Amino acid sequence: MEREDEQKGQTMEAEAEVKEKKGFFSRLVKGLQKTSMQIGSGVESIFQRFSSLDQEFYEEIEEILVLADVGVHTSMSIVEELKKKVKEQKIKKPDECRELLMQSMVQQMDLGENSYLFEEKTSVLLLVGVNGVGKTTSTAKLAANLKAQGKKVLLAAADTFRAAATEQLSEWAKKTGVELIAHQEGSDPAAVIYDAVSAAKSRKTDVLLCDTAGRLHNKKNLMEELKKIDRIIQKEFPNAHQEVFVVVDGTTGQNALEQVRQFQEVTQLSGIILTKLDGTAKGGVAVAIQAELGVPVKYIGIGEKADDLQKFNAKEYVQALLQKVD
Ligand SMILES: Nc1nc2c(ncn2[C@@H]2O[C@H](COP(=O)(O)OP(=O)(O)OP(=O)(O)O)[C@@H](O)[C@H]2O)c(=O)[nH]1
Ligand SMILES: [Mg+2]
Repeated sequence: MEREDEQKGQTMEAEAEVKEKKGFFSRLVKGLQKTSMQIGSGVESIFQRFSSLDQEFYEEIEEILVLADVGVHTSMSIVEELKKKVKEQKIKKPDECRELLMQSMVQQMDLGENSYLFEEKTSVLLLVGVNGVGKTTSTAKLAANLKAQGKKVLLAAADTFRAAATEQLSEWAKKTGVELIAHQEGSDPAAVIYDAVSAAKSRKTDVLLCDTAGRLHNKKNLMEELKKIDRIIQKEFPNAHQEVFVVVDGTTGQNALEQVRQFQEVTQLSGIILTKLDGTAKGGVAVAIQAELGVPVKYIGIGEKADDLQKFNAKEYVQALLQKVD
């Protein structure tokens, strides 16, 4: 009887997980509606209109991908891959290309298994990015996510640029029930990091999440500040697993690629958090980032609430992009 109950419990848990996954997927599809309209419905209409796989057919597919922010270079590579697969598999009809197009897109984004090692270790995560992309919100979402997994989380308010920044993170800390290390407005952010690292060590924190101020690559002093923060973490917490995530706003399109490149120049990036995919974002940018820069997208943000953050899955994402919208 006990075993039966246990099995029942497990089934319900599994069902809840599937439901949650489905829920997130449909929200992702909804968020990416604009892109799905372009790619999913666009491609579908090409499949219907063309009766043979001629040059024009491929050109139209490429055009649709470019318009959805996949980027010229990556779009060309996807179409090349598609052509290759069509030839290999001796496909004759456009209508039979659906699955092959999806495979070609996923293949472009393949960076091996996306790892979330930091979840298993004592780690420090630094979130960087330009102004307003969603760094603070993503820091809070990650905190909520890790806390739900039973981890001991600590937040560092290293955006001392504006008083409101610390207040914003402090409110999130209260809401999510995690501790926060903060200094006064105008103080040295590196000092906040120093204190936060000491606290993380003495409190036996699992994951220390550091929010930082928005910075542009042409503000040299701010980029220097970032290097200093990086150095402090490496020096003071050498045993911790360290990662730097750059947060980019999905609605900025190809500009997001440029932002990632600029941060790559000053720090060793381990991943990307792509936000605001619930808005007007043309989600193709995630494909371009992984294909052209080789930096893995780790998380995607699809809203402003604590649970609006999801681990990135390339196959699922491409499925959402290719979803036909009526
Ligand atoms: N719709 C939507 N809004 C988001 C998402 N992520 C963040 N935002 C909103 O974007 C705005 C800016 O977010 P912040 O987290 O303050 O951005 P930031 O990068 O910390 O900004 P600065 O510290 O000023 O550089 C806020 O209104 C957030 O609620 C998202 O995934 N979807
Ligand atoms: Mg902020």
